[in-house]
Amino acid sequence: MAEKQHQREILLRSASAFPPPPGVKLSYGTAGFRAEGSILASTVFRTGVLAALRSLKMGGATVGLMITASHNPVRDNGVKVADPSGGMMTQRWEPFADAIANVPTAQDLVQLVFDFVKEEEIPFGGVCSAEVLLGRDTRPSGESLLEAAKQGIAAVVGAVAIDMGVLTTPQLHWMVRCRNKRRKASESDYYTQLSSSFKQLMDLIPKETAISLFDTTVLVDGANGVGGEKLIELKKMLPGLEIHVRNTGKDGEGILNEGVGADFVQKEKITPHSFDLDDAGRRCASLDGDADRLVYFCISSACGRKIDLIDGDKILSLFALFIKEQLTILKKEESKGMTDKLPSRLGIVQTAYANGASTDYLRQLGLEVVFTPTGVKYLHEKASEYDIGIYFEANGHGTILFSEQFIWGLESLNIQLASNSPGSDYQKAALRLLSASQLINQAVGDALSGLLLVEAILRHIGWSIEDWSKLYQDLPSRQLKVKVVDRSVVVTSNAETQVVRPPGLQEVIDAETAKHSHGRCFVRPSGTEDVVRVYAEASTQEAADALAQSVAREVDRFLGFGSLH
Ligand code: 16G
Ligand code: MG
Repeated sequence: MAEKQHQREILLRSASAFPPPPGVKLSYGTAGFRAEGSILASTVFRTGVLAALRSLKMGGATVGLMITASHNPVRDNGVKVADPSGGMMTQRWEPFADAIANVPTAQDLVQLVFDFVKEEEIPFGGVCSAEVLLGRDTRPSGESLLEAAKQGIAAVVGAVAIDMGVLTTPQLHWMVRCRNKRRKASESDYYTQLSSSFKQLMDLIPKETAISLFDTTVLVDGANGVGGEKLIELKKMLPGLEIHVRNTGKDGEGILNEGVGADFVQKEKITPHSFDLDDAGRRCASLDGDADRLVYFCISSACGRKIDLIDGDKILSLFALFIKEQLTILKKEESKGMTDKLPSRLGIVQTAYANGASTDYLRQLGLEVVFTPTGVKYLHEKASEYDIGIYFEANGHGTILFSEQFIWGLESLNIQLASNSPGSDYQKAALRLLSASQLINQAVGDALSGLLLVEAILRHIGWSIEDWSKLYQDLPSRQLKVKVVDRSVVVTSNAETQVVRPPGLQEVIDAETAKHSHGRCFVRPSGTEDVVRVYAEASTQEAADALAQSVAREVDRFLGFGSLH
């Protein structure tokens, strides 16, 4: 009883120092809270309390708290929580996240927390310990917000905050996962794991392609954010691969996410700052502000700033091709008996934004492709249902998940092969899959580990960026957004491909879509902005533009301000 009282007093006192800004309502959304950095102290403090409670609920397992606003402008910031698995915080706790962020007074906050703790049966009041790892990106507001998070964690008795400093979002998720698995989890362990698995993959490159005239240089746009800085560290450990990082944001050069970064490149389809025609034909890549998104691009000499975009769908296709090749080698007739017990169900997860040409390509490869709503948490969850689940959003968020059973099976197979047929194609295929599972981040999509896997696979196949770009031809597409009075009025189903409400809107979309050859169109409420997004695809750019515009007008007519008329 005395412990509870003590806890109540501490929470009340600390919360009183972080009053919420009046008139601001925040929602945890698809990727945590985001707003202007200057108004976020209260939200971050409260998210600190939440993260500590989450750790308590999970028996003291380590939880992560990341301060970042990803690809948003530099004045913004944000905060999100990583669960002990290293994945996103469970969706079950999102209503509590919304409630704790928006509750008006310190007294209300204490009441809310005590009610929640009771309902969730959380050991509260100092009976158990909790641990939260903290990370932040390079935003100027990050340092003071990190202090607010520390105070939120300290307001929960028994909770300890460990400040990991400036990190990419995927580094923090990786650390949380490793720590809970009792593995080495420091930043230097991260670099060691990535560089050594990359080297293993390079050592396994078939002789035929190893001698080809491969361009060993990749030019990387670091979005003037944390990713570039970290890549400069990592590249020191990668002999044989020349990484030239531009837009590092160092020494006050360039502004975070301004005219640079994966989001800019993917949306605008033009060169980011610091890239020009001199780079035509080179292999270029772009990270977003917290380095959990990756896209590649190539500048074609005739087209000014226009680029050939190699988006998340094409990264996914490259990964799928490679994984499938290794599985096919393992499943060859001769190795039956050894490999047929290996559980190896391969699944591809996309969203409605995936270019239709990519889905066709993947299905032609004979792969199972499924769809989820937009947002990493949905794709990740679905991919984890497979022995190997590959997921990507077109915008460059994605990774490959390997199930524990698959990895165990592969490890024991590798031991068998090492004595039965050492150095065989089978053993090499098994080792490639094991190395890929070490290289690619198992907690969350990670631009740095994704970049290294792309580089290793291109080298493995002996492909130039042009070869990769030609894997299939994207269907022309157009994205538009419509400002609406209340975006929650739009309800969708079937992984956001169908509108259920308002009634009648889907019929209108169907009628517009039917006017265009290879037409495909959907609308969905944004999870991050007060808009409804429209996506259209068709066989020509003009048709895709026309379809998107006509549907945008209809959305505006149904629920907008009528400004598009
Ligand atoms: C967030 C999501 C991203 C999604 C985007 C959609 C995470 C880590 N990030 O940035 O996956 O593509 O939102 O934004 O889940 P929208 O709902 O505004 O279109
Ligand atoms: Mg990001």
